[in-house]
Amino acid sequence: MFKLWSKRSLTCVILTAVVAGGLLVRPSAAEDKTTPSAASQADETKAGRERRMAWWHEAKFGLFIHWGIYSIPAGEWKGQQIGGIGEWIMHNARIPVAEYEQLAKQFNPVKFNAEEWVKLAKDAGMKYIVITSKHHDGFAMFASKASRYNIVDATPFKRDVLKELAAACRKHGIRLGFYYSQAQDWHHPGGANNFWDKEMKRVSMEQYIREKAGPQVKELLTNYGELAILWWDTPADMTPQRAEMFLPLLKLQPNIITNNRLGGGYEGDFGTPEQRIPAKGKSGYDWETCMTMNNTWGFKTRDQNWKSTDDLIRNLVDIVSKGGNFLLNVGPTAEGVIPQPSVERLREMGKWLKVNGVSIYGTTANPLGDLPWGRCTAKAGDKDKGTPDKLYLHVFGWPKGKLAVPGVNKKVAKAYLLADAQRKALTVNQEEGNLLIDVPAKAPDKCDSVVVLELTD
Ligand code: JFZ
Repeated sequence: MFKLWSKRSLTCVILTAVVAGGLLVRPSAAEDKTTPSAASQADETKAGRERRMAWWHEAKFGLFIHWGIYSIPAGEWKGQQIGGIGEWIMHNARIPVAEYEQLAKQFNPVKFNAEEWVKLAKDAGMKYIVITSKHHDGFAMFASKASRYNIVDATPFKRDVLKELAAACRKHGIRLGFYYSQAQDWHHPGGANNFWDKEMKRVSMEQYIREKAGPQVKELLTNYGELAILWWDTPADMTPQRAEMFLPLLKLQPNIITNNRLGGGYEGDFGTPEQRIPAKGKSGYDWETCMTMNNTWGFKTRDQNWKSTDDLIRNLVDIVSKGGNFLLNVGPTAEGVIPQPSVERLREMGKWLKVNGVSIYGTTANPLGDLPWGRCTAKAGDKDKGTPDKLYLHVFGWPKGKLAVPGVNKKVAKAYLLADAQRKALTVNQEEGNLLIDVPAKAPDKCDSVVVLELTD
C-alpha cells in the first residue's frame, strides 16, 4: 500500500474525513446521495467494479457539452433577457410547447464539425466527452424512432450529431458518454416538471417512460458503439419503480459507468457535485465535479462572465488532489461553434497539461495534510518497473527561496521541477517529516509549478 502519512497528519486526515462527511453531503441536494459501494451493476465484485472504473480513475478530465435547440434563443425570448441557465429557457420563460417546438425548424448548425470538437478536447488534455443527447426540453440530438422530435426528423440539418461524434471519438481515442434527461421532459405530456402549458393533456409518467424515455435510452445504448458513461439528469419525480424501467437497459453496455442522478434510490457509480468542489475528498467515494466556464451550461449570448484559465487549472488540480474528476462544460452556438473564450481556455489548459499531465492522470489524492502553498497529488511506484513512489507538489504560491513541505515521513531520494526537461536535482533538507526544498527564484509556471518528489522506503 502507498503510505506516506505521519501519525499526526493521519489523525488529521481521519478527523477531517469525519467532519468532511458532513461537509460533503448536503442532504437536500440530490447530487451527493451516493454510497461508496453503489454500482449500477448490482452483482459485480469489488475487483470487477475496479476494472470497470479504471479508465475513469485514470482520466481525471472530461468535456461536458450542453447543446440543443435552446442555443437558438441563446438566453433571449421575444426581446426579453431571460434569467437563469440557457438550456432552461423554455421553462423559465414559460414557453408553450407548440411555440418552442418551432425552434427545431430553424436548427441548422452547418458549422458543426465533430472531429474539430473531439480534437479540441484531446488537445485540452481531456480523456472523455459527455454530451446532452436529450435535455429537459425533450428534444433529441440523435436519430430516434421513439419520437420525431429529434435532430434528424425535425430540423433542416437532418444529421445525427451523436453518430458523428461517436465516430470521431473512436478515431481519436476519446471516450464518449451521453447525458440523458430521463425524468424531466417538457415536451412530453408525461414528463416531469412541465406544468405551464395548459394545452397539454397530462398522461402518466410511466407512459412517458414506456413510450419515449425508455426506448430512447435503448437507442442510445444500442446505436453508438461502446458507450463510456450514461449521465442521468435529474431525479425529479423518480420512484424505485420508475428507475427500474431503465435499469435492465444498462445490460446492453456491461462496462458503462453511470452517475447518481437516476433517482428512485439508485446511486450509480459516482457523485456529481455541481458548480462546486467539495472541501475534502472521501476515500472509496467516486465523484466528478461538473462546472461551467461562465454562468450557463447551454449557450447564452450575453453571458461573458468567464473564469480565468488559471482558476480552471487550479480547479482541476484541487479536484484531482481530492480524488475527483473534472467535467468542464462548453455550450456551442446554434451554428455548431464552441465559443472562442472556451476554445482559448481549453487550449491553455492543454498547454499546461502537456508539461504537467503526469502529475494529474492516474494519480491519487493528497496523502499529506493541508498545504499552505497549493495542492499535492500522488502516484504509487511500480516495483517491477523500478519506479519510485512519487508526490507531485502543485505550488500555486511560489515561495522565496525555500519550499516547506510538512508531513512527509518517507525519505526523499530526489526532488526536481516537472517543467525542467533535465530534471536537475533540487537540494532537499529533511528533518523528521518536514522538508525544505531549495527552489529557483522564479516560478516555472505562473499558475501552478509542479515539484516532483521521488521517495524511498
Ligand atoms: C441539472 C440541469 O437541470 C441543468 O440544466 C444542467 O444540465 C446541469 C448539469 O444539471 O441541474 C442540476 C442538477 C442537480 C443539482 C443542481 C442542478 N443538484 O443536485 O444540486
